[in-house]
Amino acid sequence: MKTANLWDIFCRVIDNYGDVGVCWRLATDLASRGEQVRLWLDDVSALTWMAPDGCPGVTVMDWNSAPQTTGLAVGDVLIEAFGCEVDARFLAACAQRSLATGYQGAWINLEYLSAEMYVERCHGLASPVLAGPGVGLSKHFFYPGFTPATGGLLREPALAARQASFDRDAWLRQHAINATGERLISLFCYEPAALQTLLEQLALDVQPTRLLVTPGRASAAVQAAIARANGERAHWNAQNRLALSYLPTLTQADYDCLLWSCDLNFVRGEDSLVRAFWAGKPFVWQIYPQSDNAHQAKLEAFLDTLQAPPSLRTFHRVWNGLSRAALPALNPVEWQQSVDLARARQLQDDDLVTKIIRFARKNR
Ligand code: TRH
Repeated sequence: MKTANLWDIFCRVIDNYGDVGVCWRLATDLASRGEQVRLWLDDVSALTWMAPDGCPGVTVMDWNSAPQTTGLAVGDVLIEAFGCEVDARFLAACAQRSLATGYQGAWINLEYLSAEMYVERCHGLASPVLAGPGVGLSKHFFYPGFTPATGGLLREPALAARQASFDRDAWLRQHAINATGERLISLFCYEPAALQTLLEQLALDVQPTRLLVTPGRASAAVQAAIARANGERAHWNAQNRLALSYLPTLTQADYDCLLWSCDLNFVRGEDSLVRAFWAGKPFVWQIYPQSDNAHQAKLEAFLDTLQAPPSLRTFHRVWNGLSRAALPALNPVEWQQSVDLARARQLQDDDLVTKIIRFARKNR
């Protein structure tokens, strides 16, 4: 059987950076294993800072530009990221090729990551297309996850070596992060209600902290929380035990380095969660909120996967606005143990790209 070598990944940027972030990571991982990738994006703007140098083997395509899809030879594997609905012209070309040659290629719907039970049930299901431009084709659902019966987690082959050779002090210096032995905490979040409490907690802690704040929503949320704290109690950080560094946008590779440099990481969404998990430092996750509160079950399932101790569970519930309890004290020593164990368990499973290559071969 022919090895899959041309992948078309379609991704619509909804909001934030997770969709493009996951797809870029998938594309570059595939390319590092010798595959050719066309990454179709309706908005490429985030890549200018996330991956300014591009990647050999990955061609970024403008989904909005009709001439690019017209008359284009379709590839071997079509990825529809997060149910984005692949370009109709492209699907019609796939259906036409299938009729003419009997070769469909694989059509994979890549879903969002979840640790919930349904993921094992739904991973790999086929859905024959009965109408529309892709009629006659069949697509398959691929669910990333934390167990061998799921699609696994992105973990590129070079990650362990990069991490092992990482020089923390040099990286901090290079990024003008003025660390003088205090605890480093990175902050990538939306607008957690408990943020002001966290800042006040850090300001009272005997251990000095430098909070490394990512730009955009996290930075705006911190400034708003500081304004509120100043309004309520002008001297809340009188001893300057909490120092803040506002970071510029980092490349995806440098964002990893940030996670490796810190003693504790606050992450959000999907991709930074996985990177924090592999970074192997204690972390707190702000899950992407869903209107029907579906994120609550998703968060609990993840905490179960992590076998999180009670203080970490409560911290997550409060951080995510799902509990009115008081924000517990940080307990990185205890949290470290559950990260170490969960990470070691997860390393026994194949990574997502190994699995999706196998899956594509089987389903085309
Ligand atoms: O930006 P996010 O909140 O993305 C979200 C989630 O993925 C969510 O599940 C999805 O439904 C929604 O988007 C539409 O968080 P996430 O997933 O961690 O993506 C952030 C990406 O940005 C990740 O690839 C890391 C990258 N990044 C950098 O490259 N440099 C940076 O400086 C920072 C802060 C992030």
